Amino acid sequence: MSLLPIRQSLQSPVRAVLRRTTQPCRSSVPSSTRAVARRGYADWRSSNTQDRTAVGVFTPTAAALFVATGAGLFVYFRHEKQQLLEKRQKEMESRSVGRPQVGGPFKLQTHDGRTLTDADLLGKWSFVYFGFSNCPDICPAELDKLTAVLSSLEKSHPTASLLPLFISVDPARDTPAQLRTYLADFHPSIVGLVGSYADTRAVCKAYRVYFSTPPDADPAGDYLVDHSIYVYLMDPRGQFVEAFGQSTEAADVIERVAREMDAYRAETGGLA
Ligand SMILES: [Cu+2]
Repeated sequence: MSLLPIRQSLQSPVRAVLRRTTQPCRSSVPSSTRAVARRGYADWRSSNTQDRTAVGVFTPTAAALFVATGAGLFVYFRHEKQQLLEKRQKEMESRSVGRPQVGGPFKLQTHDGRTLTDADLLGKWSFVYFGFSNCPDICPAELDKLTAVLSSLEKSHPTASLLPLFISVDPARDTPAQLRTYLADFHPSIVGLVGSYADTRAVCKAYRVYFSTPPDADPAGDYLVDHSIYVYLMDPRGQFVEAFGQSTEAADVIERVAREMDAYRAETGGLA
């Protein structure tokens, strides 16, 4: 209560002094200049306000776009990765499913008078070759190659069961006795097989082998037989693994078969 009169008494002289000192100063600046100055500051201020929220390219819109793009790319690449994984999975499935359907049931006579069926292939690495004993050069060359392959594998994989088969595509002339004589020149483990014309045609169809022997061929006749030249490798499950053509060298066949045997052994733990 006692302060109020003092404040009032001080107030009026101070105001008077202030009025005196500020008034001439303000009037010395032209009104037009003041307006420009005020507008300039307002412009600067408003633009400065915009700039403060927009540092560089990072306007809120740009930031939102950046985040949206990032999220989009993330989703896109995750989708692509998923697609790639699915594609690989399908490839792996088709590799096992897409094995050529080579082989099938058969029942034939061996060169020493036994019956041999496709069931005899199980548990062994089989080499299935189709030919005929009157073949001038191709069959002897292929059987020489097979002999070299068998001799090598016997040494490198002594515990593996090997079953090489020579299936005749000339049932009219290739009797078991004829095959026994013929095969004596090659590896002793090669088994000669013969059957009726119908049996021969069926086994050739199962192994996708072409042969040109006519059904009514005259055993005394001088005819040549055209046939596919492949050595089919079948695994101990009786499944087709590979078809070795005429141009495949013995060393390449040995390497490939050995690789298959080692992989099979590692996979199954078996000795076959
Ligand atoms: Cu031949």
